[in-house]
Amino acid sequence: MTPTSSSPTTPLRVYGSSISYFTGKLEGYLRYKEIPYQLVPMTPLVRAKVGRRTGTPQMPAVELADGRWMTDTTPMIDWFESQHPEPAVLPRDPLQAFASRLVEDYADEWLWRPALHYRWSYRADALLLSRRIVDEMMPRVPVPGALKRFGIRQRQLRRYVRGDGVTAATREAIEGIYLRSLDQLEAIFAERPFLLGARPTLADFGFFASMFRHFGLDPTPAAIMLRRAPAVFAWLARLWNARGSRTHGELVAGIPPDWRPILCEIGGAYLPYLCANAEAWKARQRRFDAEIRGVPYRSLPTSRYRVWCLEKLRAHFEALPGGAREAARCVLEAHGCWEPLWRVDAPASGYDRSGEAPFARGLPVFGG
Ligand SMILES: N[C@@H](CCC(=O)N[C@@H](CS)C(=O)NCC(=O)O)C(=O)O
Repeated sequence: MTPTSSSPTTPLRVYGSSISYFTGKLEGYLRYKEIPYQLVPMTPLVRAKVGRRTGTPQMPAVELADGRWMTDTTPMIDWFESQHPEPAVLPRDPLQAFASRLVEDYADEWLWRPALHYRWSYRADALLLSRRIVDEMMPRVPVPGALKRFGIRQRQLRRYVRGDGVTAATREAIEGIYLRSLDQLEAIFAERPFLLGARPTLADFGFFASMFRHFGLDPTPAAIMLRRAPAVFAWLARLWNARGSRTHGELVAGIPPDWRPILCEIGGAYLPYLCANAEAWKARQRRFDAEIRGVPYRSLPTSRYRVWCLEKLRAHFEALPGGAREAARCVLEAHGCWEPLWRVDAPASGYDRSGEAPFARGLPVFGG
């Protein structure tokens, strides 16, 4: 059975979209693990059902054959790993596993803003992608197509561009995040097929979300990728085509030196952002300002979900066995990650205290 077949025996339903960031991440993972699934487009009716079943109308959501529902790709991948342990996408080496979780979280959350900015700020991209969204997810909504597409563009601009700190003062820095990511990944793929070696690991799937479904697909960032980082473009196809049963090979030992620029980005920008967000959450502010590497972000939406991200990163560090913990501390210190990982005193999101995710009621990235 092909992964996207619609056979009634398909055990797994993935509710999402063929242009969605996090749906692409999960699809890449399921294909690699050779877990068959059926992709069900998020029409308004499906979206309402997903909201009722998972608590959050976000994509992807997964319905299991036994009727249970899951949301949020990070805990979902953890759960799938517990059910389908081989080939493991989390490296066995605890230091590499921790670094992979850190990079996955960074790629998931910090590349979101540039991805959404390129899609909705550039006219050609916005026109094309609003058409794809409407055709896939709203074909039967009884409103003229042009109006639906206009409505989508306005919504996305309001929420994810203007509403997420993209301004004349931040735009260049936000595009710089994408351009540097290309350079960082290009250097890695000059050495080996995937981020840590001859097969994909969690860090690959983290970067895959933005790179596959936004930067490699939308006209403006895709043209940049083709010119500036063709090895990243090749990696997208390689990962989409990877299968656990045939994509074999070793991982490198330890944290490779070409991961350093990514870790510095995490220490210099992403973790300080998570700290500012966590302080805003504690102060019950709905929006906050933050200066990240001299860039003045204004009126960012406070994200309870990302407070939970910070808590989880800390918990993963604390769960490391003694030797790996020391090694991880050295790596974090060397890249400016240690201090911001612990800067905020008790960042309590209050989310999923009993550890039920991905079966817990979902928490959207914004709001919730
Ligand atoms: N942390 C979640 C994030 C999922 C997410 O934010 N999905 C986006 C689309 S890629 C979404 O559904 N956004 C809601 C909306 O725009 O209404 C995950 O990893 O699955």
